[in-house]
Amino acid sequence: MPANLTQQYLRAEENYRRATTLEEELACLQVMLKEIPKHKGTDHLQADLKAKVAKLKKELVAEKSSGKKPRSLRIPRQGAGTAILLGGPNTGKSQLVASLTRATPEVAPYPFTTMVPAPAMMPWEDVAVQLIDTPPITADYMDTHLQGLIRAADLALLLVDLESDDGIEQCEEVLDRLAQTKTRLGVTSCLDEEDVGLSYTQTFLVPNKSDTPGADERLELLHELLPLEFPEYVISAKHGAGLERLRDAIYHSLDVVRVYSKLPTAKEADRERPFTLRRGSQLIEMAGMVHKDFLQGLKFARVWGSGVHDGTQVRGDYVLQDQDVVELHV
Ligand SMILES: Nc1nc2c(ncn2[C@@H]2O[C@H](COP(=O)(O)OP(=O)(O)OP(=O)(O)O)[C@@H](O)[C@H]2O)c(=O)[nH]1
Ligand SMILES: [Mg+2]
Repeated sequence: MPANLTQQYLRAEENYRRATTLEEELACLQVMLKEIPKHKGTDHLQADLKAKVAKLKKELVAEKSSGKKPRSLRIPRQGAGTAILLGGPNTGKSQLVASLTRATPEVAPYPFTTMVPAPAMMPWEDVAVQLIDTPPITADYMDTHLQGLIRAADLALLLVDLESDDGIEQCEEVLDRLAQTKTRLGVTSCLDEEDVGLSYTQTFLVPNKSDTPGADERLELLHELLPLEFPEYVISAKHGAGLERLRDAIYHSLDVVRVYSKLPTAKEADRERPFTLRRGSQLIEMAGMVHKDFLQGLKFARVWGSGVHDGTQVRGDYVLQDQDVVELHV
């Protein structure tokens, strides 16, 4: 990536990676094109962006004139972030959702039990993370909505079945299937340096059914035959082993901070509903979440938290810390 990319460029790039409609993609690309530093070193990228903008414009016209529905299935983002569960049939995706949330998806010992992607909320301390259960991926089947959902997710959990001798091959099939697309699994979420259309979503490897006979040997074989760089969380979704460690890791992967708002007239902050923002976010962004008029109208705020003395007066560029209590003055 070229040096000296502006905050606006990086943010647009992040949003582009996660865009779920052509309009969103186009809007983000246009910001990237405007913000990219114009010099020899970025010639290639500029040309690439321009070509993508032109192609998208054509696609948009075609989409509108065909009267077809947009290609994506939208699952509105909820909670502190989104993790999508992926894997072959019977790997235990629905069981894992059932064990980490209050949802009751169908869990059954035959393939293709889950037919459509479905969200559920996983509690973590005083916030919640959205989990998306999905239909299985095989060598010849992948739900058409899956690519968009994977790109939009903050994290992917790739499940492997440690009970079945086919588990490793199934996992390979999932990776191969995705390798045929521009949506891939990575150690971190990013766009490819050479091709901005190619997106990686941060992934954990989740070998499941650790309780079953032969699971240890199959896990060793997995490491030998299919060495992957993803952080690994071995679990038994059904019996609970490893689940609390995984729950913590899912939350921490989001890299967000929780912020509690307090009205100037109130004695206590509202502890029920924390706002969650990406680590590194500024106070002004939280003000905008409370009310969009606050983006213009914010005068100052008082903050109680780990990084400052109680009640310190700060401005919009103050970088929020986890569990700050914020009193906005407009
Ligand atoms: N022993 C054991 N069985 C499990 C575990 N997790 C899931 N299972 C069983 O594996 C089978 C498949 O589980 P599901 O959760 O339906 O699998 P899935 O990945 O959602 O399957 P599809 O929806 O078909 O893709 C069920 O019989 C579960 O009871 C586990 O940790 N241990
Ligand atoms: Mg299922």
